[in-house]
Amino acid sequence: MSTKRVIVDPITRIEGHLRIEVEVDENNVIQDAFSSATLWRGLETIVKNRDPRDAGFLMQRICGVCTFSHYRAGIEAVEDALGIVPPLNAKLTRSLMNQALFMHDHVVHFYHLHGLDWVDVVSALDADVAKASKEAFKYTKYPIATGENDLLKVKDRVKAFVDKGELGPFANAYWGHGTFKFTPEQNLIALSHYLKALEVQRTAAQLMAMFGGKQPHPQSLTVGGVTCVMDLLDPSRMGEYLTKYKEVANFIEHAYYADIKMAGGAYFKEGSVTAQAGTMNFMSHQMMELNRSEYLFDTGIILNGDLSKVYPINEDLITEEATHSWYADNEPLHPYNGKTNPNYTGLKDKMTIGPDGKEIPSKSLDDQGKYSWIKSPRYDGQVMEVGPLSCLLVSYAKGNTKVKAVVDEFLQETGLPTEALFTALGRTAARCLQAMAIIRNGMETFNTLIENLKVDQETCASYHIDKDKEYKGRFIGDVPRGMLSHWVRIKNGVIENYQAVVPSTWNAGPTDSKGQKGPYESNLIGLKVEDISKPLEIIRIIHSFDPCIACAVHVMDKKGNNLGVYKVD
Ligand code: NFE
Ligand code: MG
Repeated sequence: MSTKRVIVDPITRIEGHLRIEVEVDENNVIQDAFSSATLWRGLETIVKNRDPRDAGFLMQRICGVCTFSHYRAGIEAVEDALGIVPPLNAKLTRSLMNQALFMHDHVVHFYHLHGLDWVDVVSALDADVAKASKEAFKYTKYPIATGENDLLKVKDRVKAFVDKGELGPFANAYWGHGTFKFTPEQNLIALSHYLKALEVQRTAAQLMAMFGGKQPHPQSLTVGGVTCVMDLLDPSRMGEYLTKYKEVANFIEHAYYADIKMAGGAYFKEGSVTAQAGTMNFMSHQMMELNRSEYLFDTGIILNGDLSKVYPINEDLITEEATHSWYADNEPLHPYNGKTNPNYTGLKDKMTIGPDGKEIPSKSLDDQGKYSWIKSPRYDGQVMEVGPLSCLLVSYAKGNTKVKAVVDEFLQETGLPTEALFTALGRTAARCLQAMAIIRNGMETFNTLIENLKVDQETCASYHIDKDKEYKGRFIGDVPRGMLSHWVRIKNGVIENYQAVVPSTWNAGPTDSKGQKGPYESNLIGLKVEDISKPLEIIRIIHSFDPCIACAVHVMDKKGNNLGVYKVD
């Protein structure tokens, strides 16, 4: 069978540098796929020999998106190593900051990073404004930014772009692609929410900054607790948090969730987003403290999509290997013993055919050898998908009533079967449903904090680091893109070894020594691409994972050639 190689590099609207290469057959069905991170960041190496109290501050520089996640992970890994239990006020404050991060992250993901895979912006110009305004009521009783005047203004704004021949932020997309399924009216509704979400994400960022001092890269967590004492004790500050929280929650419920239901209806027959997930193993770790002892989301593993059984996580069975990654040590290692010694072996020369149909000498991934800066994490030797979908499935299968209520409501309102969750559509919906579970329950965290502050103002535990002792500890918990873990060893009072195993590493990692493909790769195999010069289906699947490649490879840049060119050989 003859195959052609298609290269998509870079995948845009993500954090970091990601390259996807696929082999398609004569019917444009993907036969094989390779996921490559083309950038390496040496954060795990940078923290070695540093004071463990600085781990959080340094590790949060892994990423510009989930800075809080790595900050907290660095702080809590060290707390775990030193046996420190932070006071309840600190735990709950961290949980509130975490909730704000999830709310921000998922809104930005759906509208600004992934939305244009679902919304045909140019088609919105054909919308009947009155019809669109009515349509919005199908998905919520209280639509946002979809009054006739709102929609007219949105249409005029976009029309001005189109008339000038400059689509600005909407340029270089695949408008008119055959796999777009919204009506012009639905496109206009979602486009209006895209613009509104630019404002709402600012409010969500303010929520994070309120306790964090700033955003991104907050500064108020410290080993033992939090330092934002004056904010916690200031009623007007807490009131402001509440007001802004409700503003963001309102948008999530009446715009984001409404649009996800609209997408469920419009796209449930679009094969490129409703094919069964390539990896049917899902792993998630509990997080989001609601009170003294309860978490919103649960821990566990689902194997082969079987929701009748949830397996516990044995942390000793987590490994990372580098058979196809640009590091020297190939063998699977537990993160406490992980190694990060770069070994870049380059790309392979190949003749490829450019968009004009002519053969050109080019560079391609060495898929028989090493081809990514991302390692391949495995659990008990098996591939795992992590992320909001895994989180919801684990909590759902465990009978978590708070999560079940949200998921069942979604399935009931859209008429989608449970199997629809195990798809790219389900993965995209899961981020919204996770945000819904947060806004429906997050006030419990806030109220518990307020009540506790009346009787207990402790915000930081005291501790002592014994220089003659050796310590090891870890943080493990779900962050917006899935299960994150940080592993630290401390010796002579400094960090001896540090490893971060990050959500996008689990999902974007390359094939392992047994030939098992990473989740990005396996989710592309079998996908039919309508037009290989416009590989929207590939981008849509990859975006459904919300890639963060800076996180995944944790400062040099080794980009491949011909960036931004689609090549065929
Ligand atoms: Ni850089 Fe992250 C999240 C972490 S990466 S965004 O969420 O950890 O997958
Ligand atoms: Mg790592």
